[in-house]
Amino acid sequence: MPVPVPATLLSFIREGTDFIVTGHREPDGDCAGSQLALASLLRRMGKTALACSAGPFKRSEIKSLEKHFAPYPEKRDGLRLIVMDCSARERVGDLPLDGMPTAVVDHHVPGNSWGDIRYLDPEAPSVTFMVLRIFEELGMEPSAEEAELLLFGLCTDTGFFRHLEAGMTEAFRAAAVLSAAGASPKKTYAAINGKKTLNSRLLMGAILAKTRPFYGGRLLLSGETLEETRQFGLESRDSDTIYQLLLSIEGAEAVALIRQENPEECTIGFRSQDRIDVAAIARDFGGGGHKNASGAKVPGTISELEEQVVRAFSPWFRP
Ligand SMILES: [Mn+2]
Repeated sequence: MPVPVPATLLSFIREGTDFIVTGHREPDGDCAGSQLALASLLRRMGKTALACSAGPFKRSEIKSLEKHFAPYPEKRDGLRLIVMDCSARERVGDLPLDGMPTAVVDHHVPGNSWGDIRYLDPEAPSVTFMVLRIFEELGMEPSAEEAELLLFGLCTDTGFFRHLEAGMTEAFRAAAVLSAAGASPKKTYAAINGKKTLNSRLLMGAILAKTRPFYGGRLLLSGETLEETRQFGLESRDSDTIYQLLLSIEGAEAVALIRQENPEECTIGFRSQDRIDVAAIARDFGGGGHKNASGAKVPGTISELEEQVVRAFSPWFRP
């Protein structure tokens, strides 16, 4: 059963008049969708609400939403902050509003200890699912535009329902409600999966071509060099599709992708099938995330980190 929306959050919303709705930096569809839908709901309730983000809006599927985000305003009395899809203060990036009354709505593990009020549901398929529950608790029905934003996040975080197990009926109930409110799965699919550039496919080809198997093919490792980022462009990254393609290989249980972000630092992305907890592995590298999807930012070069990354998986592949 979903975690009930805390009464404290509902009063925080009902009693406030001026809201800033923010989320993690480098927003994804769930973050952007939940922010914009909640801000829209607050405005329909007669409040002021600005959606703000530290950006950058790198993902092609949310580029068209960037125009709905405003710069952060100055701190002022009465302003309330609601933070979406964000497990820690650092993940918000630049935020000139520290100290304002803050509510956090999130579905990451482990438990979030940030904010004055917390609505945390680690089982929620997306934060937009949690926002739909807020709508329902406030007795509000999503408009067609809001429903579209909410379905967008639900489909982003569930990989269009591919990541759900049997019995996760709440996600489908939400999808039914949103579809009835005017959201189109067809349009959502095109928004998430269409509009790719040739460079993004070429970069993917380069990364796939370098993929190496470890532990008999149970771990697949690849990377992206600074040279490749320069050649194809940062905006050509399409991590979700790469992980999806690599995890579709027979016997693959986990994927690690090491990207050289600058001469001193890499980001490592981890994905896994059910069994392997890559959130725990990412934490060992100072990062975090979900059990089957996580990441970390680590000093070093790709060649320096490869061996550490492979070794981090050894407990999972012991005979
Ligand atoms: Mn999310």
